[in-house]
Amino acid sequence: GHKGAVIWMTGLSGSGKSTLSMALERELHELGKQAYVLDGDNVRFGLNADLGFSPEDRTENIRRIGEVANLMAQAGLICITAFISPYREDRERARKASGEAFYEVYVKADVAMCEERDPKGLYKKARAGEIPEFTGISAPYEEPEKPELEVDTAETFGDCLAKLTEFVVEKTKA
Ligand code: GGZ
Repeated sequence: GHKGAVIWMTGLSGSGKSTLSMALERELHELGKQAYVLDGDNVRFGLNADLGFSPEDRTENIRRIGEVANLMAQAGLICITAFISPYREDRERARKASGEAFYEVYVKADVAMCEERDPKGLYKKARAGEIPEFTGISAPYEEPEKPELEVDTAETFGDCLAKLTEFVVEKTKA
């Protein structure tokens, strides 16, 4: 068995949060652990379909996700969340909702690196003014001050994943 937990990934658009989260979920499943990823694809189109990207909407987005993640952890799951969650105060509220079971993971990638990758062409659009309030370009990202773990995406994907998996396995030992 294993303990329920919230693995809270935070970082810029294009930092690799979702990809890392899905790979972590797969690793944990292979180890016989129950894990589930919450990300924009399964939350922003459903539960939070009424929310956009204004500061207020982002705060409400993160508030709801923090509550849902806590419920999942209470149910014994390892819940991995992959949202930009740009505001420190919002992340701290999510942390309080889950207490001891909450682990903040900073997926570190600077704007220049994300912009160079730009897998969805969003940075290009943001620079052209086609996406207002885009994180890192025209909206803030407040870096974590004391995350439980930092993964630097300048390292290889395999290294980041191994470090992350080892951390989560250790923290969720029953
Ligand atoms: C940032 C935006 C924006 C704006 C749309 N700013 O790379 P993606 O596409 O797949 O991930 C981004 C995602 C961010 O949603 P989150 O729910 O994680 O944001 S937050 O935690 O701040 O509430 C990006 C896309 O949505 N996207 N408009 N203006 N990212």
